[in-house]
Amino acid sequence: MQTVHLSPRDIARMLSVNESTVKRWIDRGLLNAVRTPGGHRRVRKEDVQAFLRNQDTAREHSYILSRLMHDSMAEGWRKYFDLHRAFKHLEARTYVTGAMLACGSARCTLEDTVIPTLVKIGDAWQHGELDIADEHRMTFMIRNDLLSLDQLLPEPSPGAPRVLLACVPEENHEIVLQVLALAAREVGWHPIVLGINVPAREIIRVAEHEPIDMIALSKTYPQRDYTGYVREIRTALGVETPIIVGGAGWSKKERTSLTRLPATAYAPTLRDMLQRLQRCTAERSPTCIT
Ligand code: B12
Repeated sequence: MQTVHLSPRDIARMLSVNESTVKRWIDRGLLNAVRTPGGHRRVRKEDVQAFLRNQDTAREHSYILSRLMHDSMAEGWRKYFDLHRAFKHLEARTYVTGAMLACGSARCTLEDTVIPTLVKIGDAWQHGELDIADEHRMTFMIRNDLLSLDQLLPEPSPGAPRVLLACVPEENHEIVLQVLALAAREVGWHPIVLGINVPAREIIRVAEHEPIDMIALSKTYPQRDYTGYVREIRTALGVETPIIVGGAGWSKKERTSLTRLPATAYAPTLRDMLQRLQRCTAERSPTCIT
């Protein structure tokens, strides 16, 4: 694979700090870099990741990082919500990046900052505190933030197990797929996101042509019963590929019938899904999920 070299400006944009701050980190030896023949600083993506993982050193040597980390610890998700609400999208990006540096994992950033913010957006919209345009604008920007956080994680290794993530038909809530994908990547899985409104035949087609170790299906809103949909996928693919379903949209009746299918489970939360992925990494058997 070709090495990706980033300029100080790329990194500054990624972390929402000044370009001069990044150059200072390089010149102080905190962030490894090479020079181009023309004398410009270039940083490998892996070196940015190593820098971010080495949080204590980074915090000690950088006022900006220490401020970001302090802020995100002290004020919680509300600040992230307020920044997006007030159109301060770049500051919000800086804030959520700082939160990831402060807590040291994507999972805790998602659980402590991103998910509570999305839930608050939904509540505020339902109670008339936010109008629909604000809801769309804020969730669109949060989606971009998630893609930016994704850049901070290492690439999946070539043999990484692969999880296919999709929304059932009629389902448009796909940010959750980005959330789950980010968290899955952090525990060494390679996520493949199919997005909204995916027919069973498409899931089957992809899983028949690509090596897939797990299928994760999200249903937040649709009212229709999707037991038959999951059963169709299960029947077509046999029991070799575990299926995990999640989201508030699965009724009790659907959950009960689905968990009777072989190698099929319901996971109520992100954390629950991660526990099952980790078990499956260790066991590599379709029953690892149940
Ligand atoms: C963003 C959003 C939208 C965006 C989605 C944009 C996008 N690109 O994703 C848009 C604007 C499209 C939208 C549309 C609608 N929305 Co909306 N939306 C939301 C909002 C604010 C956030 C959703 C979200 O991403 N949450 C964050 C995720 C990470 O959390 P979560 O969904 O709770 O998931 C957790 C678990 O359930 C689990 N999980 C979820 N899925 C899966 C899958 C697997 C495999 C696993 C293992 C686990 C898992 O893990 C997560 C973390 O623990 C919620 C508010 C809320 N309370 O969530 C409303 C909300 C879900 N929406 C709602 C509604 C009503 C709608 C609309 C009907 C509005 C309308 N009248 O048009 C449409 C429906 C469209 C459709 N057919 O799907 C209601 C649903 C109420 C209900 N259940 O009846 C909510 C709750 C808002 C509210 N308070 O009223 N929405």
